[in-house]
Amino acid sequence: MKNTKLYTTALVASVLSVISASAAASTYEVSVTNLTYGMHFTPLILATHSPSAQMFSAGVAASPQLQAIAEGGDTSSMAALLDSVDATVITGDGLLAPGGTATFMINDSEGDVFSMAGMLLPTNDGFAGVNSASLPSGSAGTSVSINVLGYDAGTEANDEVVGSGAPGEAGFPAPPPVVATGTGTGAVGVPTQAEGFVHIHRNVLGDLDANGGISDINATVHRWLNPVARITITKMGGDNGESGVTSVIGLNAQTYSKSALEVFWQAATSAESYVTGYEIRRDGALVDTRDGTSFFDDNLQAGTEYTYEIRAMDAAGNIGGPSSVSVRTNP
Ligand SMILES: [Ca+2]
Ligand SMILES: [Ca+2]
Repeated sequence: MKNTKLYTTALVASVLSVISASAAASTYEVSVTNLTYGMHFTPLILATHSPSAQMFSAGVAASPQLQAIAEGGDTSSMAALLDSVDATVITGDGLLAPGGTATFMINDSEGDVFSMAGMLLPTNDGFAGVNSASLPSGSAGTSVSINVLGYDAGTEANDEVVGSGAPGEAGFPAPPPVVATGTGTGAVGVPTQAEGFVHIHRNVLGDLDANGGISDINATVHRWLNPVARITITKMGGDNGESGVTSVIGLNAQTYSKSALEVFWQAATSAESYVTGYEIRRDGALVDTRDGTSFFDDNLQAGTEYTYEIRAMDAAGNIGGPSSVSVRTNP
């Protein structure tokens, strides 16, 4: 009995060390460009988080945290909510002007997805949003680009009158840089109602009367089309800097027949101890663990694409970030 217990304890220790290694999986550079002619974004909130959490979802009512962002650009309650589910959260400072680009660095944990939100000004409750996008996998330097859409949080009527940024209060906030783009005053307001659910924004009407009319939004400046922004997320080098194991580089594959191929890579290094071997996954499933730098695979289907993912392991129990390659067997 005593031996069994010791074995169990050792097993738990090794599992814990893997979890702590994957808690610092990778670092990404996120570049956000405002594609609109006349719209500002309030300070953006960016997060990497478990796919089980969502900042928003089209077709359902907004959370109070999303409402605070979409009506007044206040990210604090959403940041607290994301912290409570172990997300990594970054908040921008200042408005992102039309045509401007902001760049952020963010880490993830194993299996995380990426979300972002920022209010569109001038709108009543419009926001630029990304919900649970995939982060780039594979080797350092890999990037993905995402078109960002403008949504309406559905929490406030789009009256298009200058007013409050507080949740539940009518009107849109107009800080000086937004006023400088040509917002007006004195409008009677667009007759409309809060929509009740998150949806693609139907845009603003605006008018051409700076001192009256139905809208304080300038129709010649502030109307926009989707996408409102473009994001490029690039995976940086130095995977698992905290664990000290590099990702493998030079990953490539050779097809031999309808059913056999081989994958090759260069040896990884460990700053903390020494590399003991490599995990090989085929289409996400662990198929082998070995200390060499190649893997021969057979009994495969003809004319079929397979994706192999290689991760280095070291003697301290750390695991490097994944590198992947896709290869097709002969037809
Ligand atoms: Ca609305
Ligand atoms: Ca007007």
